[in-house]
Amino acid sequence: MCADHPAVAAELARLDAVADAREAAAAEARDAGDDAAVYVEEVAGRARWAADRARALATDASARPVPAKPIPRVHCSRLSLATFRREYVARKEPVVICGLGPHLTEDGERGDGLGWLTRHGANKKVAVTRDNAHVNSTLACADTEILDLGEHLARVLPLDAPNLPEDAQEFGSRDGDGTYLYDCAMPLKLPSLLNAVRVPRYFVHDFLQRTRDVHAFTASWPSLFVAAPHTKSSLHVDQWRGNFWMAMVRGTKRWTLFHDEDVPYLSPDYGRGTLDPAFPRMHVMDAAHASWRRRNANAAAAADDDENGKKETQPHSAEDTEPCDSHPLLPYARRWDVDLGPGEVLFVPGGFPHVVHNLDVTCSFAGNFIDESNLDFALRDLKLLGAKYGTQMMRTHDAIDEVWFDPEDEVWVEECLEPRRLVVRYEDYLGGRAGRWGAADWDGIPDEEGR
Ligand SMILES: O=C(O)CCC(=O)C(=O)O
Repeated sequence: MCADHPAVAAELARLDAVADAREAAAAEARDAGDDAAVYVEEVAGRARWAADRARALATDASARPVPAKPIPRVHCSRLSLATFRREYVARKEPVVICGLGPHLTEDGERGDGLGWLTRHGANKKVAVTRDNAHVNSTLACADTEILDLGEHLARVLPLDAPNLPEDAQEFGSRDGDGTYLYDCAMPLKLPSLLNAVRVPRYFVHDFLQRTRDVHAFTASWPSLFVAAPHTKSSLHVDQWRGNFWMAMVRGTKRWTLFHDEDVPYLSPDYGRGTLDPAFPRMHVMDAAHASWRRRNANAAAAADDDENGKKETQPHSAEDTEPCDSHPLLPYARRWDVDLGPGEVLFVPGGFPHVVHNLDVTCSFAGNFIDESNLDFALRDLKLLGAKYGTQMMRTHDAIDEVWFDPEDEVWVEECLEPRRLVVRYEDYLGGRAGRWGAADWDGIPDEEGR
């Protein structure tokens, strides 16, 4: 690409300046004998890696923008637990698992009516974000309000009738617009809901559930999300490279994922001094590129007209030669886009930056997990977090580190199973019980219990 283009040169200079500043902070922390120096040094290392990788791209004459890919959909009845773990988790390949919809809640086919949520959770207090505040990479107390989950539902559900486009005049002025119950830990905050949801069996081998000691993340997942239309998350990377899954119960979320190695192309900002960087807002970056492409297409059409009406025979691939003047490296990042609909379950590989736009009222539950694919990364980051934040975080590291996750002990279920046998009760996910089940050990939740 064009390293000397002003926008590219400016981005490389910004990344270098941030890396220089983080290295200065690391030297200071080392000199002061600060316990957190290892953490600060790691942040500096990541900031320098981003700057170096961006420069390598910018000076590579053969680099070309990469088109966004769809995320493959696989029906659960054709995806064994072992194949999922080998072909998707181990290879860092995102996938949408279909066919589990009727089994995700105690309400079966009617889960999207959210009766299960109202019956078991309506009178529970939750902290709801307002003003679409998750789009920012930081949150303040002022951005949240405490209310009953039932009140939140009563405010957001009517927003689908009709679901206004974001640019409609009334959008934003209705009660509930912009509100989001985000990542609310059910075991800690909404335990009464736990019997009503089912954990997809693809994730029950989670090492976080298989420790001797409890730790900071024993009771974090599944977590609940209930969103008003057009709320968005920030573009972010989950802590300690946690693998992530999300089960959609109602509505559609537009997901965008990027490859972890391409973080440097997303205008990352390590200036905040955390292991994972902040990023600009995704919709702002996308809008800049869309308008740049429109400008270029218009300019190209005008040039073609000038050439005595001669029509071009090759499509313009202007991004190859003339980078966008903001976030110029973005088109070079490997990207996946998918609209995740009701009943679908998404797997996001650890370390992949991701961002969400709720297209309508959505309800979903989700979790992070650790297994052989990300254990070493997670332990490394948890140890660094322990150095920075103290004993409680270090105990979490130690609780996971003391267990020898012997590959010989892992159960690999190679058989394809019926959908009903591919979800488990929370009580069987807790403590990793269901992770030890073989193909014949679980017949699914009996109908009288499930409906
Ligand atoms: O559904 C969302 O808004 C985003 C969820 C997410 O990215 C996360 O919990 O890490």
